[in-house]
Amino acid sequence: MAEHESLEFGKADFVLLDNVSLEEFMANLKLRFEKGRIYTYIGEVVVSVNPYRAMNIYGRDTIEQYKGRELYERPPHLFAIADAAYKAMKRRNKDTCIVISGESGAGKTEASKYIMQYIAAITNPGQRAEVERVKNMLLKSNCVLEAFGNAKTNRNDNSSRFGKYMDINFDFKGDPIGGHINNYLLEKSRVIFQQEGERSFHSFYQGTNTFQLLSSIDDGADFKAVADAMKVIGFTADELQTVYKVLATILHLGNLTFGVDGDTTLIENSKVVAVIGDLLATKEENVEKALLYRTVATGRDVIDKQHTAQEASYGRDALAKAMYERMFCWIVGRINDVIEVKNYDAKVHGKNTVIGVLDIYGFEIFQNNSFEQFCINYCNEKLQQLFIQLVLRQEQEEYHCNDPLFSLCTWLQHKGIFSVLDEACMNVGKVTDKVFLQGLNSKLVNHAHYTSRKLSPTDKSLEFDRDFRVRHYAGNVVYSVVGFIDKNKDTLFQDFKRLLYNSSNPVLKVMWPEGKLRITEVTKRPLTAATLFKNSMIALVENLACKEPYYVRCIKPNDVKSPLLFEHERCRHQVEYLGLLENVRVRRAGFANRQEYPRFLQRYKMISEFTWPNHDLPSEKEAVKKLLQGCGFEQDVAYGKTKVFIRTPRTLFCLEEQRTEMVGRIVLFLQKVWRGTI
Ligand code: AD9
Ligand code: MG
Repeated sequence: MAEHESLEFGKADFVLLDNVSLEEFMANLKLRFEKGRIYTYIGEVVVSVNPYRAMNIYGRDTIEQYKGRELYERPPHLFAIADAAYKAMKRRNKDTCIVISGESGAGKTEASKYIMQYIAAITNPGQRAEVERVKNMLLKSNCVLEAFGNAKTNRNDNSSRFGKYMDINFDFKGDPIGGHINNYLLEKSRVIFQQEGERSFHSFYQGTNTFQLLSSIDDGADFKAVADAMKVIGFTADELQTVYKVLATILHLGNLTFGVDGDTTLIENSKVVAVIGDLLATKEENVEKALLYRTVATGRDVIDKQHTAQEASYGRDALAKAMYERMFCWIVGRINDVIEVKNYDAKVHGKNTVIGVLDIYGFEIFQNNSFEQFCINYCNEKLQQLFIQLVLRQEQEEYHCNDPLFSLCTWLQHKGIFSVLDEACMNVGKVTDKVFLQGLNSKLVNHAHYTSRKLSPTDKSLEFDRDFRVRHYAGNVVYSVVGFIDKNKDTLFQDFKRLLYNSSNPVLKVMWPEGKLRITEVTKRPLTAATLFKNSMIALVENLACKEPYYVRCIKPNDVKSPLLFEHERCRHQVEYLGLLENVRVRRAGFANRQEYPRFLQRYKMISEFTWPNHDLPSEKEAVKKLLQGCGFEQDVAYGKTKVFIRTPRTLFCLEEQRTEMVGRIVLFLQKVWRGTI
């Protein structure tokens, strides 16, 4: 018997459970976790539980075991799903995608890396140099993007603070010939502020060693790996230097303080300005001016308006955040430059197909939740909606009526928080976070997923004029409105853009093309951060929806990163909100959609008086017809020559339910007979 069929390790596929109940599901999940079997299927979906320890299951030998095999030939593994996606792509010329979801710390990023390693390992048997180069770049890019886009949070020491979708392009032979990375909203506020116990992006502790500004011995080795990876990808020495200079500038900006002397705003530690001027390859006085003044056009005149100390601090922070975000996007762009498919002629080489791998920031709840958490959780909400549509779509109607969570996302998008936020930001004059909250309160007063202290005055967990709570699919989150308006407007004074564009460092300059515009040319109001994010999410979902999806559903077993602890309640909650039980039911229903008459009759004969215990109809087909008519399912079935076809799973669920009930009654009856009470 194959290992995965051994009962000692539980059921390798939840579809094989004797009864689809939460208890049995949880028992199987726990048993497998405790036996070190961290992967289990639901059909073609992999459920993964973070082991929080090194597992010896990703090596070359394991890869060989999965290569080219069918899903059920080997124990459940990420490699099997990667192979399935690869085979579908290769055999059927299908674009596929692997969507990895789960909350923060559940293991998405690790999973995405193993999947990419697997794909890299099984392709290019001919060792073509160009393909090897592309594969190497794709793998190396992970390390670079993690250094700049990940950080320690209170949920995960290596938490993705950006969303990543990577397309890998294949030629007709099934070898990777290129790729493309889409990145989504980086949590740039981390550059200037971190909650207690958290850190800024890893890069600050790695790259800046050279500048003696921060010293963290642990990160030294990573720094070398990142620098090496960047060199391999093709970043030049000048480009690397510029990256370090941007990091150093941001750290120096953090030390700048502003004061006032009479009517004049001034920089208190002006030596820092000289250092920044140096790092940015621009004159010290230009830096000072951009920090203290704002150029405004009034009619035909252009004047320099002095900032207050508060405005200057705001500008400084906006600059630090924007420089980091720009650099991050520039790095992604540079990676894309080198990995994108070149010289591919579909007429000659056949269709170029794609496997997309999605690894985003997971759902998260912190002590303090702000605009960033709102966007991250919205993104997860969108992906859950997609899962429902693609995987549970047969049950969609049921979701609509029974589960209002299904429509939360649409609500957030169209009528909800994003639109109130944008409306508030469109207003001329000073709009405060408080006004935004008032807007929410009046617009969403009757919405089941929204509340605030004003709407629920007795709820002490919500602060007046500050908090609102959203019921997300994965839990309730209290958001503080503080900073929402600023973060959404995301203003960066044009003066900074011009400052950086006019740097004599050409690498820095290309990051700021719009600095070229003269003051009188800049009039158009830029789209808000929320709108940009929302649009990018819509585009992402559209892109995923037209590919054949494969899912990895990650579960975090505990909040203390323990390899031993399976916290039942935590896991149950995730199983429920991920819709895994529904997933099992749909899969099972899928299997039973067509059944031979004798088999069907055998299973359901006890639910109809016409067929239980025996029928007197001329054939089994007739008996099945009579049974289904009697139950009122006539509309939902078709009768084939040897099989009955059932259109919607709901019918099957009802049949199953009735059967379970009848079996229960029969068992009870037999027990009574056995005990002699009847
Ligand atoms: V977040 O939404 O980006 O905050 P992820 O990406 O879901 O989150 P991640 O993959 O970073 O979580 O996993 C968190 C940690 O769990 C890793 O740093 C590892 O220490 C640990 N982990 C996750 N998966 C595995 C695994 N397959 N084997 C061993 C693992 N350790
Ligand atoms: Mg991650």
